Amino acid sequence: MEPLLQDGAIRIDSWLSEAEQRHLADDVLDGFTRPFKEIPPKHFYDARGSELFERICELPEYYPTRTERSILDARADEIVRHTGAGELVELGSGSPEKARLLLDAMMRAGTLRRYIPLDVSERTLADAARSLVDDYGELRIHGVVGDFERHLHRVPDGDGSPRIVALLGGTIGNFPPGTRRRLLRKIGAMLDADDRLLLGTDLVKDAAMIEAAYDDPEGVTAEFNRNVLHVINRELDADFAPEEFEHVAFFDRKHEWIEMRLRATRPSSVLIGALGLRVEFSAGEELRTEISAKFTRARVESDFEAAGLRLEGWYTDPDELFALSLAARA
Ligand code: AVJ
Repeated sequence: MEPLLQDGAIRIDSWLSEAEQRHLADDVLDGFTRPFKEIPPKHFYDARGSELFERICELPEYYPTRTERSILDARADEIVRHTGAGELVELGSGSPEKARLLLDAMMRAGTLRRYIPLDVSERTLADAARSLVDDYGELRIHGVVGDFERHLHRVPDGDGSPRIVALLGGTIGNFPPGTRRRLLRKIGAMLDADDRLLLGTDLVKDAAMIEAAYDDPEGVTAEFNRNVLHVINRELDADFAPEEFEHVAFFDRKHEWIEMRLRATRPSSVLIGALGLRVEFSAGEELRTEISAKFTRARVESDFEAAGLRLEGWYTDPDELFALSLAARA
């Protein structure tokens, strides 16, 4: 295929098209016709949703981003030395702050060759690429516009040097346990013997601390949550009144995940124009918008095992709020 952009050290391929709209439509059709309504969290992230997420990352209550960064700060050299990595593949890359910590370590180790970010947003990828080329002389960047649930096979082959395939931020927690293992298995299948998966997972801890991180007093998370209704309104010609839905976040102790929902404050009848679908919400009815699983080391290990992976390194902060793990093919 023709690259979307090819300019010096940067190349970007896109595997997303108008079919994307249908993808949202399919998820809405599935999710809104279930007895308990739900919509997958990936649809939060249009330009506004991505911006709101960036703001969440700066909130004092939202500890995961900051903690993961502190772990990378302390351990990136060790991780890079251990893997000998020359390439960094980052799934769901977003803004390149975390990648920079790994790229810096690869530069110090003298192994840095290529950065391969994969993200649904072309804008995000292009901005990241531009901001990086200036700072890393020899770095080549090959961005892939895509959805890592569907476009892993579009990640370009390695150039022979070991790779780190990173899925950071706790994103893996967005998938329910079976889907999570299936995804880990697919990522595992793209690893050669010398490649390693670097996985970020938020850890189980005091429920109040987790709930505060997903229900900030400024209401940024609430706005982020409601953003999915704005996305559906715009993309599928729907008539949700987002302000009539309130933000709900609670830690489910049995499943060890935080759940976000939108609760209808009054009965409403919503027309999803593009689907010719009318959806009724009774007062108090809830739409599940996200699960974000919290892990223990034992759970990470058993998920790896089920996915044909082997835990090789476990890096955490002094308070054990968050962990990075390094895994190889078993
Ligand atoms: C981007 C999936 C890691 O689950 O913590 C932040 C998204 N949702 N606040 C998370 C999110 C509410 C975030 N991930």
